Amino acid sequence: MKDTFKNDINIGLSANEKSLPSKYFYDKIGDALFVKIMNLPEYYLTKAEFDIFKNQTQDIIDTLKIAPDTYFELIELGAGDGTKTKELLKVLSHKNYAFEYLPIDISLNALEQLETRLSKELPKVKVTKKQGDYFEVLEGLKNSHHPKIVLFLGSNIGNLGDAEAKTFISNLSDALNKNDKVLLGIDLIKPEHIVLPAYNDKAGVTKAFNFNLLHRINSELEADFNLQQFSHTPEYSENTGIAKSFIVSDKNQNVTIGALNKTFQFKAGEKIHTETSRKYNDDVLGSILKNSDLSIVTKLLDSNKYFADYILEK
Ligand code: AVI
Repeated sequence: MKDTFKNDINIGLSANEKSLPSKYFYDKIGDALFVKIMNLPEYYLTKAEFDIFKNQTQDIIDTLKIAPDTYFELIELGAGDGTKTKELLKVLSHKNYAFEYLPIDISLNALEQLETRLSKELPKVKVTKKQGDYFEVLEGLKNSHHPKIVLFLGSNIGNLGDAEAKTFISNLSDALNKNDKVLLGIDLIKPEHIVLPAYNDKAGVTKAFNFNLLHRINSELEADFNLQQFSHTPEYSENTGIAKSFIVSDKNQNVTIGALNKTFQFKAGEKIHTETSRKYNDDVLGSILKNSDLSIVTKLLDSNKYFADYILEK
């Protein structure tokens, strides 16, 4: 694990255009910062999707065409704290739908916390947690021939480049049977004055989240990044719908990474690309789904029309 981190950092910082993989945001500190981000006034994404789950729960159930007496598996990729999903689980449980909830996450800690919370709050819901890589777990679930509904919420797909998102969709589709459904939560393309503050909040939490990467490199790979000499600089283009976060070097400086026995040079103004947060519309999603076996059934929007939960069918 540590070696993969080291190698990925080396590859990213040795490239002509420097970059660091955003998946490394999420250690214990990063997880806690992301929870704070979701509660920031500027970070509209979580509130918008919660609005859909809270106020259109029955519409979700109706469009997923769930029959009350057919046993199905509700699978969630990257379940997090499950706040939004709980709204759906609550209604399914109260209405006595026959189902099992299978949250999949790489973090066993996150899954155990979710399981404990659900056993207290919704004791009737059968929860079977699955720890591991999404697709390895999904592959294992292929043998069960119950209808499946896969939740992939929070605009997590937006953190993938378009080519990666296509591969993701094709792997997801391969793991499903005909008529299975996907509930895909995505942030919609909208003007800069709404998107940019979500990635550049006044309290500086997103900056700390971004800089956690440098902290991790300092502490885990014996590096000497001086965090005072870098800036957090997000960018967004409404034309492409792509938001990107960068860490920018404030001056010419060298940084040594002890574990790599290597010194990296940073020019004043040089950028390190740390994250992509793609926003979508029907056309962008259509091009990602093209050549896959998944098609759009419908979409549900929040009251501000900021966010969409698309329902896809195989
Ligand atoms: C997890 N993901 C969808 C978040 C996003 O909006 O791209 C991560 C995040 N990065 C900065 N703020 C939130």
